Amino acid sequence: MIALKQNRYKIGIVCYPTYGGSGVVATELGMALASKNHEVHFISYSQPFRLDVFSDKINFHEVSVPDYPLFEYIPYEHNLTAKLVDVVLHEKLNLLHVHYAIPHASAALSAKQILAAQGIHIPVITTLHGTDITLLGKDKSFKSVIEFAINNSDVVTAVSQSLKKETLDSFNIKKEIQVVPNFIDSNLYKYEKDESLRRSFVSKEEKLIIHISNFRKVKRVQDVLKVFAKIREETPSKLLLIGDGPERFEMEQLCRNLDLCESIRFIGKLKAVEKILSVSDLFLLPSATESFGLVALEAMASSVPVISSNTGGLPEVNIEGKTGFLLDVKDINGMAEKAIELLSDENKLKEFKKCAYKHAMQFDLPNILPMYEKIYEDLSSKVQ
Ligand code: GMT
Repeated sequence: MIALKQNRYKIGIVCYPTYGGSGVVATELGMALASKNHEVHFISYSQPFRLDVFSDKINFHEVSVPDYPLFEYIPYEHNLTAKLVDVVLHEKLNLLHVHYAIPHASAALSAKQILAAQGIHIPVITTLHGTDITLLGKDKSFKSVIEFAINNSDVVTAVSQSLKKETLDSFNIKKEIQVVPNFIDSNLYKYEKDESLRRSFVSKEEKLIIHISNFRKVKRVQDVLKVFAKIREETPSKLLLIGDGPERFEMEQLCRNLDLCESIRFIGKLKAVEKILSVSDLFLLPSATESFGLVALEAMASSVPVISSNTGGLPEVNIEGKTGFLLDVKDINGMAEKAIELLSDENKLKEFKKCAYKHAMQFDLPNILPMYEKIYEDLSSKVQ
């Protein structure tokens, strides 16, 4: 298929539309590509939650799943495959960029085979985001499918060196895996500190601590509360919890048991987190594992230092003793100690805020987007 103009492509992006890093990265990538005049087609079961721009270069194709009484389990992967075939054919796409191995890469590879039978070659780029490898990949029943998806994609990328290594260690991989780190768009973070917003949460003497996630077990959200309880013994502060998810009930129980309900606010899911981050002092991310930790990068881009666990790709994002601190998973005392150390020394906190921002800018969109564009260009020149 012929590219739009020189080095401008028609790209199908497949992602999970829900609240989570992989959907955010795929959506931001699509929007950035559209702003560079690529034609972008999002393909998913609902509109990606961060997709909030209107552009003649952005299209959305919904994968609908018919409710058919015969099926006990809905065959979503087949509906997705059929939709991919349809969109590639009718929109004349040049490439498919799929985020997540299961079921997106495997559906894209089925679509690729169906199209090949019709004489159409569609390159598939698979980006691994983490939970597809670190959690799903641990389930042996998926192993052969994940291996096939990775080994048969035209290009495979992983969002961190750690995820690349974990993929190579866990699977029989013959394909080269390129590391393309996640990114932020620095333009979104140019907020003047909104003092009145900050005051609505904390008094002048208090510090504002924040956590954002989908409240799944892997985020160890109870540790966020336990660390905060210890911080509060030493430092007047409040905790904001952004997001929602399966651990919410347990978290509410723990707030009550710790007698901290007055100091903790559950804000719910937010589309844009930049504004609330810009008035925060410290981000807590004690996850059991994190292939990258996009949310830590978002915090740092808002000049918010991060106390995180020292796991997965987090050390590639959060720099020990400079942009924050990294401690062992479950080390609640250690996390609280470092948080208190930082929050009780204004100069140190200022220095960490500056460093966090500076380091985050290495992951600014203009530094990362060309890596994906280069992949598209190389693939397209191979096809022609
Ligand atoms: O972390 C989540 O719960 C969501 C998950 C996802 O699939 O969207 O995030 C993964 O991908 C993000 C974007 O690449 C990474 O920043 C997260 O670290 C990664 N989550 C885990 O590895 C647990």
